[in-house]
Amino acid sequence: MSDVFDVSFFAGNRQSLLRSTGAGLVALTANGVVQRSADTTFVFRQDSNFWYLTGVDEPNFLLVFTDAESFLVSPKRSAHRDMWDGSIDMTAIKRTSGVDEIYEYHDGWNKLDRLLKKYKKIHTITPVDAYIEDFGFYSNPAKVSFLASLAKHRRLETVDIRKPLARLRQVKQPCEIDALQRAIDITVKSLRAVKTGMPRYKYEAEIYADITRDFIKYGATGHAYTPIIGSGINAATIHYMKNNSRIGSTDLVLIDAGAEYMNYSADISRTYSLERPSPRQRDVYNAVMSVYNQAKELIRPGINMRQYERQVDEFMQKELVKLGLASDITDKKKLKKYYPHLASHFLGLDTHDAADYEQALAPGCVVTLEPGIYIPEESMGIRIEDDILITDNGIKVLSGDLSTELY
Ligand SMILES: [Mn+2]
Repeated sequence: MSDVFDVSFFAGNRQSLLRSTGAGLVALTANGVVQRSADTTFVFRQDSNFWYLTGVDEPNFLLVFTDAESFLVSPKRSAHRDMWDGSIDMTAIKRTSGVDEIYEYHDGWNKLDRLLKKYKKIHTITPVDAYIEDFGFYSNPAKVSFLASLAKHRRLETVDIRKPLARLRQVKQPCEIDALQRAIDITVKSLRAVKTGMPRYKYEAEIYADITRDFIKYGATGHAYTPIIGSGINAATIHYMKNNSRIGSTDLVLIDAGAEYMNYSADISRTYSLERPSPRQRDVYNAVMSVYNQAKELIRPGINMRQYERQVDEFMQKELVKLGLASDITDKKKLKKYYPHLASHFLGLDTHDAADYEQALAPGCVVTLEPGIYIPEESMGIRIEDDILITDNGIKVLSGDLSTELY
């Protein structure tokens, strides 16, 4: 499938999951395709956990495995659908995933039903709510459908494997770091071109277009998430995604973008100035960089992420006082106003990757470092974000090739 991953990665992940959970029978579903309008769909993105265990990028497959056997169940197909959508290369799927067998829909379900009668317990990922209030969006319906199909097994016990899977995914294997590095390199190359071209940009959309083209040109699938290209006051909206305003000549432009490569996500932010920045813009930038540098010193194997965030908050509070944005270092309200997010998150198959935040950082973890200060009343927002690998004795900044300079 690629020169980065081979069958031993996916088969190994299934073995690790069985070992860490003591599970007898594991079954989980791929994502489904979601309607966009009438008979058009949103671009399909595989469920990260399903991909981690199979390497299969097709919708509606089902993965079933025990320590004795593993198989995939293919979705219902017809000659008509194959004609419109193209047929699925089952040989390639079998080779990539390393499962023993791929069954067609009815045979596969018959086999799963027999296994469920025997095991009486299924380890799977229990679905989140259909509507996720915090994010304001709907979750992929495939998991709910799958669980509904199990309803005929009345006394079946369901065990959630979301957390043990997150713990596995939290520590990256060399091939995963390779994929992440490729996503990051593509992003670095694209952002470097944007910085060089800064003086000629008049609209956020021009930057959006250039990044999008470069990502695809350099071999990424596309964006890992909708990028943020916010000029002036737009940069103070944390999840600004309209990316279509005219850029003022004295504006700073905050760009938060990440290419996706083999489903792995980069996540890099830079803030650029078209003209020589004003003294105030410099001061705020220097404050962000000061927090960035202090926080970077803390990121080491063995640290606890919650304690780390509290320390970064303290660094930030001191800078906010120096900038005249808070009157003293205990003003939590001002801290949340000008710095409303965390300094770091895990990075991997998901941009905000699955992880157990209570566990100490271990070699192989990849996290972002992204302090920012947002001042809507001064029409500016500055964030600098890099992607950092935890090594045996320290860190490696995977996006370190990209200058953090403002101008
Ligand atoms: Mn981030």
